[in-house]
Amino acid sequence: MPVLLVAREGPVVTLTLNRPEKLNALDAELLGALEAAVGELTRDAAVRVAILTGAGEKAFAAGADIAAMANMAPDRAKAFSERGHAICAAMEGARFPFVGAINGFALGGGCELALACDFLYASDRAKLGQPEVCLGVIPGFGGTQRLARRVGLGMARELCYTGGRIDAQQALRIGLVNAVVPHDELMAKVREVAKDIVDAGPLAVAACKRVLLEGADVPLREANALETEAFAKLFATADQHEGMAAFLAKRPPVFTGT
Ligand code: CO8
Repeated sequence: MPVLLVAREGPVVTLTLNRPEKLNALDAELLGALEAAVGELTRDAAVRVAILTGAGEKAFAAGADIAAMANMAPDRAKAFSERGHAICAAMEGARFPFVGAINGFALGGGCELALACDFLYASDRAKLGQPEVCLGVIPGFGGTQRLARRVGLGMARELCYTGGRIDAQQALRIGLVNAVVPHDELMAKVREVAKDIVDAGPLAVAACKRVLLEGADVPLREANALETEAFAKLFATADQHEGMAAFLAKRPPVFTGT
Protein backbone atom coordinates (compact mmCIF):
# COMPACT_ATOMS: atom_id res chain seq x y z
CA MET A 1 0.00 0.00 0.00
CA PRO A 2 1.26 3.52 -0.73
CA VAL A 3 2.18 5.53 2.36
CA LEU A 4 0.05 8.41 1.11
CA LEU A 5 -3.39 7.93 -0.43
CA VAL A 6 -4.58 10.59 -2.85
CA ALA A 7 -8.31 10.56 -3.64
CA ARG A 8 -9.94 13.07 -5.92
CA GLU A 9 -13.61 14.02 -6.03
CA GLY A 10 -13.86 16.82 -8.57
CA PRO A 11 -12.14 19.88 -7.12
CA VAL A 12 -11.67 18.32 -3.67
CA VAL A 13 -8.60 16.18 -3.01
CA THR A 14 -8.21 14.06 0.11
CA LEU A 15 -4.69 13.19 1.21
CA THR A 16 -4.55 10.34 3.73
CA LEU A 17 -1.35 9.61 5.65
CA ASN A 18 -1.22 5.84 5.42
CA ARG A 19 1.07 4.10 7.90
CA PRO A 20 -1.64 3.13 10.39
CA GLU A 21 0.47 0.38 11.97
CA LYS A 22 2.91 3.14 13.06
CA LEU A 23 0.14 5.63 13.81
CA ASN A 24 1.05 7.42 10.57
CA ALA A 25 4.44 8.50 11.93
CA LEU A 26 6.20 10.72 9.42
CA ASP A 27 9.28 9.05 7.99
CA ALA A 28 11.31 10.06 4.94
CA GLU A 29 9.15 8.02 2.56
CA LEU A 30 5.89 9.53 3.80
CA LEU A 31 7.33 13.05 3.83
CA GLY A 32 8.64 12.52 0.30
CA ALA A 33 5.23 11.35 -0.90
CA LEU A 34 3.54 14.29 0.81
CA GLU A 35 6.02 16.76 -0.64
CA ALA A 36 5.44 15.39 -4.15
CA ALA A 37 1.65 15.35 -3.77
CA VAL A 38 1.47 18.89 -2.39
CA GLY A 39 3.72 20.08 -5.22
CA GLU A 40 1.52 18.42 -7.81
CA LEU A 41 -1.70 19.79 -6.33
CA THR A 42 -0.38 23.32 -6.15
CA ARG A 43 0.35 23.17 -9.90
CA ASP A 44 -3.17 21.92 -10.69
CA ALA A 45 -5.58 24.80 -11.27
CA ALA A 46 -8.61 22.51 -10.87
CA VAL A 47 -7.91 21.80 -7.18
CA ARG A 48 -10.02 23.98 -4.87
CA VAL A 49 -9.65 22.32 -1.46
CA ALA A 50 -7.33 19.69 -0.02
CA ILE A 51 -8.33 17.63 2.99
CA LEU A 52 -5.53 16.10 5.06
CA THR A 53 -6.25 13.18 7.37
CA GLY A 54 -4.78 9.94 8.71
CA ALA A 55 -5.59 6.31 7.97
CA GLY A 56 -6.91 4.02 10.68
CA GLU A 57 -8.97 4.63 13.77
CA LYS A 58 -6.27 5.98 16.07
CA ALA A 59 -4.12 8.65 14.54
CA PHE A 60 -3.83 11.62 12.25
CA ALA A 61 -0.06 11.35 12.78
CA ALA A 62 1.71 10.50 16.04
CA GLY A 63 4.71 12.60 15.10
CA ALA A 64 7.88 12.33 13.12
CA ASP A 65 9.15 8.75 13.09
CA ILE A 66 11.16 8.41 16.28
CA ALA A 67 12.94 5.24 15.08
CA ALA A 68 14.12 7.13 11.99
CA MET A 69 15.28 10.12 14.07
CA ALA A 70 16.90 8.27 16.96
CA ASN A 71 20.40 8.16 15.45
CA MET A 72 20.34 11.30 13.38
CA ALA A 73 23.39 13.55 13.42
CA PRO A 74 22.67 17.29 13.66
CA ASP A 75 23.15 17.87 9.92
CA ARG A 76 20.60 15.20 9.00
CA ALA A 77 18.21 16.49 11.67
CA LYS A 78 18.56 19.94 10.13
CA ALA A 79 17.78 18.61 6.65
CA PHE A 80 14.80 16.66 8.04
CA SER A 81 13.48 19.76 9.80
CA GLU A 82 13.96 21.87 6.68
CA ARG A 83 12.06 19.34 4.60
CA GLY A 84 9.12 19.44 7.01
CA HIS A 85 9.22 23.24 6.94
CA ALA A 86 9.22 23.23 3.13
CA ILE A 87 6.12 21.01 3.02
CA CYS A 88 4.30 23.17 5.57
CA ALA A 89 5.26 26.34 3.66
CA ALA A 90 4.01 24.82 0.40
CA MET A 91 0.68 24.01 2.05
CA GLU A 92 0.38 27.53 3.46
CA GLY A 93 1.43 29.11 0.17
CA ALA A 94 -1.04 27.08 -1.91
CA ARG A 95 -3.76 29.04 -3.66
CA PHE A 96 -6.43 26.75 -2.16
CA PRO A 97 -7.12 25.89 1.50
CA PHE A 98 -5.97 22.75 3.29
CA VAL A 99 -8.49 21.52 5.86
CA GLY A 100 -7.17 19.12 8.47
CA ALA A 101 -9.44 16.28 9.59
CA ILE A 102 -7.87 15.29 12.90
CA ASN A 103 -9.10 11.75 13.37
CA GLY A 104 -6.98 10.79 16.39
CA PHE A 105 -3.50 11.53 17.74
CA ALA A 106 -1.89 14.62 16.21
CA LEU A 107 1.37 14.78 18.12
CA GLY A 108 4.75 16.37 17.49
CA GLY A 109 5.32 16.60 13.75
CA GLY A 110 1.71 15.44 13.29
CA CYS A 111 0.43 18.46 15.21
CA GLU A 112 2.82 20.66 13.24
CA LEU A 113 1.53 19.32 9.93
CA ALA A 114 -1.98 20.00 11.19
CA LEU A 115 -0.96 23.57 12.03
CA ALA A 116 0.11 24.10 8.42
CA CYS A 117 -3.50 23.45 7.41
CA ASP A 118 -5.72 26.52 7.08
CA PHE A 119 -8.03 25.20 9.80
CA LEU A 120 -8.88 21.98 11.57
CA TYR A 121 -11.91 19.90 12.44
CA ALA A 122 -11.30 17.23 15.06
CA SER A 123 -12.87 13.92 15.96
CA ASP A 124 -14.07 13.79 19.55
CA ARG A 125 -11.33 11.17 20.03
CA ALA A 126 -8.50 13.46 18.90
CA LYS A 127 -5.53 14.21 21.13
CA LEU A 128 -3.11 16.94 20.19
CA GLY A 129 0.20 18.08 21.57
CA GLN A 130 3.88 18.82 21.13
CA PRO A 131 5.61 16.09 23.19
CA GLU A 132 9.09 16.69 21.74
CA VAL A 133 10.64 17.91 25.01
CA CYS A 134 9.86 14.48 26.48
CA LEU A 135 12.24 13.09 23.83
CA GLY A 136 14.89 15.69 24.56
CA VAL A 137 14.21 17.80 21.46
CA ILE A 138 11.87 20.60 20.40
CA PRO A 139 9.28 20.83 17.62
CA GLY A 140 11.12 20.92 14.29
CA PHE A 141 8.41 21.42 11.68
CA GLY A 142 7.31 24.91 12.78
CA GLY A 143 5.38 23.94 15.91
CA THR A 144 6.90 26.54 18.20
CA GLN A 145 5.99 29.30 15.77
CA ARG A 146 2.66 28.26 14.25
CA LEU A 147 1.23 27.01 17.53
CA ALA A 148 1.97 30.36 19.20
CA ARG A 149 0.42 32.23 16.29
CA ARG A 150 -2.71 30.08 16.41
CA VAL A 151 -3.39 29.74 20.13
CA GLY A 152 -1.30 32.52 21.70
CA LEU A 153 2.06 32.47 23.45
CA GLY A 154 0.84 31.33 26.87
CA MET A 155 -0.85 28.14 25.70
CA ALA A 156 1.92 27.41 23.19
CA ARG A 157 4.53 27.76 25.91
CA GLU A 158 2.67 25.42 28.25
CA LEU A 159 2.12 22.79 25.55
CA CYS A 160 5.71 22.96 24.30
CA TYR A 161 7.38 23.07 27.75
CA THR A 162 5.35 20.26 29.31
CA GLY A 163 4.87 18.05 26.25
CA GLY A 164 1.32 17.53 27.51
CA ARG A 165 -1.53 16.29 25.34
CA ILE A 166 -4.90 18.00 25.14
CA ASP A 167 -8.16 16.48 24.06
CA ALA A 168 -10.40 17.74 21.28
CA GLN A 169 -12.61 19.85 23.56
CA GLN A 170 -9.62 21.66 25.04
CA ALA A 171 -8.19 22.12 21.56
CA LEU A 172 -11.51 23.72 20.62
CA ARG A 173 -11.45 26.01 23.68
CA ILE A 174 -8.00 27.36 22.83
CA GLY A 175 -8.78 27.79 19.13
CA LEU A 176 -6.45 25.07 17.91
CA VAL A 177 -9.34 23.33 16.14
CA ASN A 178 -12.48 24.99 14.79
CA ALA A 179 -14.96 22.22 15.52
CA VAL A 180 -15.24 18.90 17.34
CA VAL A 181 -17.31 16.29 15.60
CA PRO A 182 -18.42 12.76 16.58
CA HIS A 183 -15.67 10.47 15.29
CA ASP A 184 -17.77 8.72 12.65
CA GLU A 185 -19.07 12.02 11.26
CA LEU A 186 -15.71 13.74 10.88
CA MET A 187 -15.12 13.19 7.17
CA ALA A 188 -18.71 14.04 6.24
CA LYS A 189 -18.48 17.33 8.16
CA VAL A 190 -15.14 18.19 6.59
CA ARG A 191 -16.53 17.46 3.13
CA GLU A 192 -19.45 19.81 3.89
CA VAL A 193 -17.11 22.66 4.73
CA ALA A 194 -15.00 21.79 1.67
CA LYS A 195 -18.13 22.10 -0.47
CA ASP A 196 -18.88 25.54 0.97
CA ILE A 197 -15.37 26.60 -0.05
CA VAL A 198 -15.78 25.08 -3.53
CA ASP A 199 -19.06 26.96 -4.00
CA ALA A 200 -17.38 30.29 -3.25
CA GLY A 201 -15.41 32.35 -5.77
CA PRO A 202 -12.03 30.65 -6.25
CA LEU A 203 -10.08 33.86 -6.82
CA ALA A 204 -11.69 35.39 -3.74
CA VAL A 205 -10.83 32.37 -1.57
CA ALA A 206 -7.26 32.45 -2.88
CA ALA A 207 -7.00 36.19 -2.16
CA CYS A 208 -8.41 35.70 1.36
CA LYS A 209 -5.90 32.96 2.03
CA ARG A 210 -2.96 35.02 0.81
CA VAL A 211 -3.95 38.19 2.66
CA LEU A 212 -4.65 36.34 5.92
CA LEU A 213 -1.24 34.66 5.72
CA GLU A 214 0.82 37.65 4.63
CA GLY A 215 -1.07 40.07 6.88
CA ALA A 216 -0.30 38.03 9.99
CA ASP A 217 3.39 38.92 9.81
CA VAL A 218 3.22 42.68 9.21
CA PRO A 219 1.89 45.68 11.17
CA LEU A 220 -1.90 46.21 10.98
CA ARG A 221 -1.67 49.27 8.74
CA GLU A 222 0.37 47.33 6.17
CA ALA A 223 -1.89 44.29 6.52
CA ASN A 224 -4.96 46.40 5.84
CA ALA A 225 -3.25 47.86 2.77
CA LEU A 226 -2.71 44.30 1.49
CA GLU A 227 -6.43 43.69 1.93
CA THR A 228 -7.42 46.87 0.09
CA GLU A 229 -5.12 46.01 -2.82
CA ALA A 230 -6.50 42.47 -3.12
CA PHE A 231 -10.10 43.69 -2.72
CA ALA A 232 -9.68 46.22 -5.53
CA LYS A 233 -7.99 43.72 -7.87
CA LEU A 234 -10.96 41.37 -7.61
CA PHE A 235 -13.12 44.04 -9.24
CA ALA A 236 -11.26 43.33 -12.47
CA THR A 237 -12.42 39.70 -12.48
CA ALA A 238 -15.35 37.94 -14.10
CA ASP A 239 -16.02 36.25 -10.75
CA GLN A 240 -16.81 39.58 -9.07
CA HIS A 241 -19.24 40.51 -11.84
CA GLU A 242 -20.82 37.07 -11.73
CA GLY A 243 -21.06 36.93 -7.92
CA MET A 244 -22.77 40.27 -7.62
CA ALA A 245 -24.95 39.84 -10.74
CA ALA A 246 -26.10 36.46 -9.45
CA PHE A 247 -27.01 37.95 -6.08
CA LEU A 248 -29.02 40.72 -7.71
CA ALA A 249 -30.75 38.25 -10.05
CA LYS A 250 -31.52 35.97 -7.08
CA ARG A 251 -29.75 32.99 -8.66
CA PRO A 252 -26.72 30.94 -7.60
CA PRO A 253 -23.42 32.21 -9.04
CA VAL A 254 -21.41 30.23 -11.57
CA PHE A 255 -17.79 31.12 -10.90
CA THR A 256 -15.13 30.45 -13.50
CA GLY A 257 -12.05 31.50 -11.57
CA THR A 258 -11.35 34.26 -14.05
N1 CO8 B 1 7.47 7.33 15.61
C1 CO8 B 1 7.66 6.03 15.32
N2 CO8 B 1 6.78 5.05 15.67
C2 CO8 B 1 5.68 5.43 16.34
C3 CO8 B 1 5.43 6.77 16.69
C4 CO8 B 1 6.39 7.75 16.28
N3 CO8 B 1 6.23 9.07 16.52
N4 CO8 B 1 4.27 6.81 17.37
C5 CO8 B 1 3.81 5.55 17.44
N5 CO8 B 1 4.66 4.71 16.82
C6 CO8 B 1 4.53 3.27 16.65
C7 CO8 B 1 4.83 2.51 17.95
O1 CO8 B 1 6.22 2.36 18.11
C8 CO8 B 1 4.12 1.22 17.69
O2 CO8 B 1 4.87 0.44 16.81
P1 CO8 B 1 5.09 -1.13 17.15
O3 CO8 B 1 3.70 -1.71 17.15
O4 CO8 B 1 5.93 -1.61 16.00
O5 CO8 B 1 5.74 -1.20 18.48
C9 CO8 B 1 2.87 1.66 16.93
O6 CO8 B 1 3.19 2.93 16.36
C10 CO8 B 1 1.65 1.83 17.79
O7 CO8 B 1 1.99 2.72 18.84
P2 CO8 B 1 1.75 2.39 20.39
O8 CO8 B 1 1.80 0.92 20.63
O9 CO8 B 1 2.69 3.23 21.17
O10 CO8 B 1 0.24 2.88 20.55
P3 CO8 B 1 -0.45 3.39 21.90
O11 CO8 B 1 -1.89 3.51 21.58
O12 CO8 B 1 -0.05 2.55 23.06
O13 CO8 B 1 0.16 4.86 22.16
C11 CO8 B 1 0.82 7.08 21.53
C12 CO8 B 1 -0.13 5.90 21.28
C13 CO8 B 1 0.53 7.68 22.91
C14 CO8 B 1 0.55 8.12 20.45
C15 CO8 B 1 2.28 6.60 21.48
O14 CO8 B 1 2.46 5.82 20.31
C16 CO8 B 1 3.28 7.69 21.48
O15 CO8 B 1 3.54 8.30 22.50
N6 CO8 B 1 3.90 7.98 20.30
C17 CO8 B 1 4.93 8.95 20.17
C18 CO8 B 1 4.38 10.35 20.22
C19 CO8 B 1 5.50 11.38 20.13
O16 CO8 B 1 6.31 11.52 21.00
N7 CO8 B 1 5.54 12.13 19.00
C20 CO8 B 1 6.51 13.14 18.75
C21 CO8 B 1 7.64 12.60 17.95
S1 CO8 B 1 8.97 13.76 17.77
C22 CO8 B 1 8.47 14.76 16.51
O17 CO8 B 1 7.41 14.62 15.96
C23 CO8 B 1 9.41 15.84 16.12
C24 CO8 B 1 8.90 16.59 14.88
C25 CO8 B 1 9.94 17.53 14.34
C26 CO8 B 1 10.97 16.77 13.56
C27 CO8 B 1 12.16 17.59 13.40
C28 CO8 B 1 13.28 16.81 12.70
C29 CO8 B 1 14.57 16.84 13.40
